[in-house]
Amino acid sequence: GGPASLSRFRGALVAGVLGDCIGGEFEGAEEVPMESVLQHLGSLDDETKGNGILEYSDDTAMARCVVQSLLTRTGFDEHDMARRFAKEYSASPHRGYGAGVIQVLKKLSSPQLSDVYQPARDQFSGRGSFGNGGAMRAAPFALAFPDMADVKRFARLGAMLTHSCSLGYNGAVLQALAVHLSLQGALDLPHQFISRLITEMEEVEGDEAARNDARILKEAEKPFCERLHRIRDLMDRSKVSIEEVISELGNGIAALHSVPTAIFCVLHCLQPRECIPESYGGVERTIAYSLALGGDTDTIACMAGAIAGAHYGIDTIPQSWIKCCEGAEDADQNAERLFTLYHQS
Ligand code: 8NA
Ligand code: MG
Ligand code: MG
Repeated sequence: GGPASLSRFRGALVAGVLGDCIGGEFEGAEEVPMESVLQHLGSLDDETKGNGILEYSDDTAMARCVVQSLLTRTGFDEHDMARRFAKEYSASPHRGYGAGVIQVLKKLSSPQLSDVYQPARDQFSGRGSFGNGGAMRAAPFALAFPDMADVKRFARLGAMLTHSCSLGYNGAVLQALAVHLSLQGALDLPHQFISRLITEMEEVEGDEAARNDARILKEAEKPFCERLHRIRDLMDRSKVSIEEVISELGNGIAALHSVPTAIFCVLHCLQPRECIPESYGGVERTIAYSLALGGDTDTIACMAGAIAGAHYGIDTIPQSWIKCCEGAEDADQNAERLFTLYHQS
């Protein structure tokens, strides 16, 4: 479909869920041979196996809260969103939440709380979390607001409810920007896509708080920009090994070590790759490749899935995958509602 078509909205929200559900199998694994990935993916098509449904984790649980909040409030309402995160956590605490964020989610359920951003600020001795938990739920912001300034602003605020370190919330801004651009068809010109992300992140990372956090954590002056430059270098190379991707970009639970990685997965899989079956469409290829990196596979595949889904659209995603992932059909319906909200504003 054309820019911001319904198919792209559906693709983005559904493929994010698939990445999370399918990627859960390998979460935390140090090495994941592509053979194991393809075997896992193959079993999804095999109806005779009658394998149960793959459950979603914290990534989708929190993204669903973001979606529901944006839809019911027809925009961003930090109190409503915080309440939904807290309620969701207390209803299903065993979805694989990060060890730190659980403290925030417990505090957010207190009716006495007046500043909903305070519990996140108290994390890690006041430094705030730099985990990828803000970024993993950032895609819906790009599907609710057509204006890029709104996408940046609300993705940041939405992430700050749990992640007050700039290396956490700026990861969410980058992920939302990537989905925003992909939705417009910007991945048709991959080099321009990465240049636009760099231009935007130059501004985002130019502020005082970001520079300060980067200094304290001994990162580059503009850490996400630096990673985006690394992505550009990797894109220009004819062959890149999994090991190099991991050492250059990472596969961990920090936003800095996973959001750029997810973006690279999408770019790398824009064309067929020899290690991945030719029969695979773009979304399948992107998810397969993300899983083969190991580490925080559910979250990297979730983020890469959302960006890729916004590019390829829903029609490239196998029905068999949708059927075996918890929450995928809900996501499809919610994508339609977000599409309406986006085109209303
Ligand atoms: P979080 O805010 O608890 O952060 C995750 C972890 O990152 C923390 O538990 C800390 O170990 C570390 N961390 C973050 N900020 C700091 C800091 N300022 N100083 C020192 N350490 C810090 O949770 P989140 O919502 O960001 O979740 C991140 C990921 O963890 C998600 O992908 C989620 O699925 C989860 N998770 C990952 C794995 C895995 O094996 N990769 C396993 C279970 C859960
Ligand atoms: Mg998870
Ligand atoms: Mg994870």
